[in-house]
Amino acid sequence: MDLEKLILELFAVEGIKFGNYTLKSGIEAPVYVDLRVVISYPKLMVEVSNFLWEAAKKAKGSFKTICGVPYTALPLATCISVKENIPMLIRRKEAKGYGTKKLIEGIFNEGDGCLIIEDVCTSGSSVLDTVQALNSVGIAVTDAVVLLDREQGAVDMLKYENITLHSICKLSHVIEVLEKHGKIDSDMVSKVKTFITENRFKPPSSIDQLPKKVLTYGERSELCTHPVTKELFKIMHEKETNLVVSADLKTTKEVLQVLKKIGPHICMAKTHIDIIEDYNPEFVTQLCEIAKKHNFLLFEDRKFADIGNTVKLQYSSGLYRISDWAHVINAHSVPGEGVVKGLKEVGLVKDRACLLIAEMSSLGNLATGDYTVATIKMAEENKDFVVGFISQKKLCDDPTLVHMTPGVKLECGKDSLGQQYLTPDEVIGRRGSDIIIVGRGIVQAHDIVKAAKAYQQAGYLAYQQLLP
Ligand code: S5P
Repeated sequence: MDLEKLILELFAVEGIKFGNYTLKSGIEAPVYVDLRVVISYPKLMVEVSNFLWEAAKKAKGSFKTICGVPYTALPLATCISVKENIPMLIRRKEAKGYGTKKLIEGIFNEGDGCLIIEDVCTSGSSVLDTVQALNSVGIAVTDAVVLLDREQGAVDMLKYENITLHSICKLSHVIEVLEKHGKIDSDMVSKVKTFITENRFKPPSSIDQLPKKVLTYGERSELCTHPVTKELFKIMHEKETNLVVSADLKTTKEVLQVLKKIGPHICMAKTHIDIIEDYNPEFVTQLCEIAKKHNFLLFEDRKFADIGNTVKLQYSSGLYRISDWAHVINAHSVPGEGVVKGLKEVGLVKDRACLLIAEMSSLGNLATGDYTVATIKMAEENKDFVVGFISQKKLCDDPTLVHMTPGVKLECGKDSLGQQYLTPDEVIGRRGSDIIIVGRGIVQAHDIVKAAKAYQQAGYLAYQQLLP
């Protein structure tokens, strides 16, 4: 079967339909693609999987297994697996709540490559979700094959994540073929073309714009208009450090001791004030004194995640009165923009700053794909208060926004509760983040000063190597 015939068959079985449709995202569209119907036509399903396997031959990286994006591509991957005798993996949409709690089913070794199989791509976020699940168990992904690319940004989005998308056909080609065979009229063709151009998702940062000149912390400080980021980049520049310590300790004495000792090596100290068992307001006074003496900022990792009115009260009031002393706080974007608006009502007048949690370091977390994209948008629309992200990599090119990455140790690995560690070099050098957040790697070290120095050096060296 040739490609034209395949397109006509997909149209005939109503895998591609034209009219007025409201998509999952709420957008009105003149075209609807639903390739789930293919499972009712086994011969067509085999044809589609043959095409996908042909496209797989263009894969740049090597792979030992294939994995279909759940659910529609699962049977397609199964057809390929059986016919080509290539082992398959299955990604669970949710990890099982019992038994082995596996995210990925099937046999694999860490470091193995896997090819992604998908039916339709729009922004590429479903492919990315599957890639992230595979990555979280140590499987590498370099290529994905898709039957139909709706040309709405998936290629760029995946390219940004170092994944090459190979499509069998693009939506613009599909409409040309269908027009040629009299299945749709020219009006519909132009409607679909307009729809494609007007509904393109942009990748967080376009790879085409690279390589960009990497600015120094000093230059970024000059560009910043928010007093907190202006000060932060200045400190990073002057103290030659991109290290934030996470002082997750249970007593005021321990926290203060650690910060007194390692103050010269950090640009910011991160606290979880509610962990402290003997909290008293005097502690905050001392915390501020040490921060001033050693020239670092204070970040309360409160992770606000409620409606605007509640977060406003949590930020300003209660035992800890966080807004009185923390230069920086962070928030989840899950409640919507109200969370930023509520916090802003308290923080703006005090020149405080907020980071949005766009991605997390923990295994199986849900801050991925469209959620991350929406969080970036929320930050970009509130730059008077939101100064950056908690993320696992650089998400946007704006040099006035800061990217801070937790889950850092000198060696990759995991803890027993799902925390996943990357190295300073990976975080700063390869993923383009600005700051490493290190907790147990320092506070549980035998010699905390030696450990802090080692992280400071590793993080700063990775940054220096990026500079022209
Ligand atoms: O995704 C995240 C976000 C944060 S803020 N993953 C994280 O680990 N954190 C915080 O970073 C976490 O709450 C902890 O305070 C610190 C990491 O600590 P470590 O001991 O694992 O380095």
